[in-house]
Amino acid sequence: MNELDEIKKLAKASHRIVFLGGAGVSTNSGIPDFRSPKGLYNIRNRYGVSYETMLSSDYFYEHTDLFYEFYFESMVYPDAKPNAAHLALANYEKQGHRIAIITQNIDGLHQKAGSSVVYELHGSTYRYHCLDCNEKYGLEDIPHKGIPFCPKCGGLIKPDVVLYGEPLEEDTIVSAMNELRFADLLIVGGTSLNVYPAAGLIDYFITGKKILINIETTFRDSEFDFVIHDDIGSVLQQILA
Ligand code: CNA
Repeated sequence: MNELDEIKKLAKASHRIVFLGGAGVSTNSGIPDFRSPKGLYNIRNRYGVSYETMLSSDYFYEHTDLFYEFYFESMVYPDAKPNAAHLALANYEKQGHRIAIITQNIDGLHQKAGSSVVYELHGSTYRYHCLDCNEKYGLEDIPHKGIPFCPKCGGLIKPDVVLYGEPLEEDTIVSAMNELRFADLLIVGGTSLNVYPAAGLIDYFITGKKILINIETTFRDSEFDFVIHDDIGSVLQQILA
């Protein structure tokens, strides 16, 4: 039996699968990741500071205008469509399998594909709130140019996206840890496993096999039972067929 058939069999026999993914899951939808050769971090930016700085909480408050200019230019993709990876996961759930998605992505594509159990560790570009009155807004409610202010009270609106320097939302991280604790198969994919605490969540998975699907090697490859260096969409389509 080849490796992919073996994984396919494992998935079929599992009762609680967790998929932990990152930006590589959405590159085939036209959204660049951060750290691969074509990723955003390897493209020179015109703001004179690193992308990490631009995506920090300090930068948001100190240079709100530039933050939003960059954010709408490079982080928000309202027209992106789910690709083979999102669809394979959603279709597997539709077939009656329990599959929870823990994602570092902020693009909403797992929900667009139809997955119903999705934990967004770093929030979503589809949700916003007023920093003064806490009124909630959707992406469609705010202008995509300039700084958005609250129509109710005039306060500054902030994306519900976890910026560098901010903690992850506690409810989401606790639920994600519990999903991992009780799962019997873990599939990790499209992530360089560089960003913590998201990458550290793998350690909460206790019982069962761990599979890694990523085009490039990661520094945690040796911790996995199966490692496939290939496109996440085509691999998930094969193992969750
Ligand atoms: P990363 O550090 O950019 O790593 C992405 C990894 O995916 C790299 O190792 C790539 O080799 C790999 N990869 C790229 N395309 C594919 C593919 N088609 N098949 C298999 N592997 C592929 O991104 P991480 O997710 O690890 O880092 C976490 C950051 C990135 C989070 O804070 C995210 O919010 C953030 N991010 C999100 C998006 C999005 O929402 N789509 C886009 C860019 C960055």
